[in-house]
Amino acid sequence: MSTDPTYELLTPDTVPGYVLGRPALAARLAEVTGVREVGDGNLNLVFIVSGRGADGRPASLVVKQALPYVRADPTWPMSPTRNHAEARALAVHGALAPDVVPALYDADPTNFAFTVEDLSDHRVWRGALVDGQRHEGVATALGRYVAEIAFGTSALTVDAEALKGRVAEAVNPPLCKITELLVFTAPYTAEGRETVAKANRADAAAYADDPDVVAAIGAAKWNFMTRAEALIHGDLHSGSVMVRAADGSRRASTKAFDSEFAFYGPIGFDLGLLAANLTLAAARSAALDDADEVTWRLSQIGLAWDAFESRWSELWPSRIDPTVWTDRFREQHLARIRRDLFDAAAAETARRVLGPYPVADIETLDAGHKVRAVRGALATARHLLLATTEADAVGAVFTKLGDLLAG
Ligand code: SR1
Ligand code: MG
Repeated sequence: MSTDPTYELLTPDTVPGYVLGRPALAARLAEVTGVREVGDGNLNLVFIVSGRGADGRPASLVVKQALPYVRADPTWPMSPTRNHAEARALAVHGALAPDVVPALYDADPTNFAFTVEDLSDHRVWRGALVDGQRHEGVATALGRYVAEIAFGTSALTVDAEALKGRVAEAVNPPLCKITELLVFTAPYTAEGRETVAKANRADAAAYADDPDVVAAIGAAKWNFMTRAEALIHGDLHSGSVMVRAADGSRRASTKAFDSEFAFYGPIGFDLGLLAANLTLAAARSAALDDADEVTWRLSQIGLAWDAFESRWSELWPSRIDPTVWTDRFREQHLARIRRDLFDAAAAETARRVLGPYPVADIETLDAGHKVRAVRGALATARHLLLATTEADAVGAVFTKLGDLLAG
């Protein structure tokens, strides 16, 4: 695939004309007074566009356009169809969980672009965690969100014939390939972990060269690739979440964005990525000897699961086929989701300390603290893969990880 776009890439100079030329956007912004390119992710152009509405009041929106290559490595081609996947996920998930999904204003498949509400009064959750901020309620909101999008896009509620078409429409091969490679395979190759610091090489080998670990990861990869349960977010790490604290009359808010990895996959994968990134945040705190913060961060994982399970149970009476999808099946299925959660959490935790896409929680530590954090993260990944069962309570499993992180 060529990295030369067959469509026009937007620039701060062309964005005003683009916005004013699209009726759905011109209805929101009659005049554009400012454009800022703020994309700091790996794959896209993102513009915050501000100006005035037809009523003369300040208004703003965000235009996101897919690049045909990986931003950090323009020689790595990447199909821009991920923009279609994200626009679809925003529309479908937004109908099911409107409080947590950014409002979609316009989709422009021809230019691999879409426009959403401006969340400038929020901040990325990962950055808030790195700064030591606590946002209560985020984990609970995300647990409910995963339940709502998963239940509402699965066979539990979508007509069986319609579902086959939805699964087919939502295939997302290039983005799934990234996850299959970076999360489930690369860390288990020597090349995939060549950036690991010398002081952590023995930790990396003890984890990634252990045949029990590799077999468990193989099973997790198989599940990721074959179990099309629901239209999941697909990349629900703390960098894909925006948060805003309550302030006076303003409500606290949580938004899950960047759903370009969405596809029909295992429900536990979303919960596992969330758990992994909170575990990485806790690994940072453990390396800094901040035991209170370790406890708080790990406790959020149990809160997310509890919110997921409780929302799932509220939605359960609306399932299509109660004849065979009995309460007994619900318990078996929730156990399966817990297994997927533990496995995905392990795979994501490990790849963020072994591979080429590390997280700020660990990267911004100085070298000595980083060695401790990486060691703790790998110990937790191993524990999650090899020492948990699907019957284990999620909250209890992650709370106990504090001991492993402390070393
Ligand atoms: C080439 S994309 C690298 C990573 O960034 C995304 O947010 C995903 O997590 C992906 O694995
Ligand atoms: Mg992303």
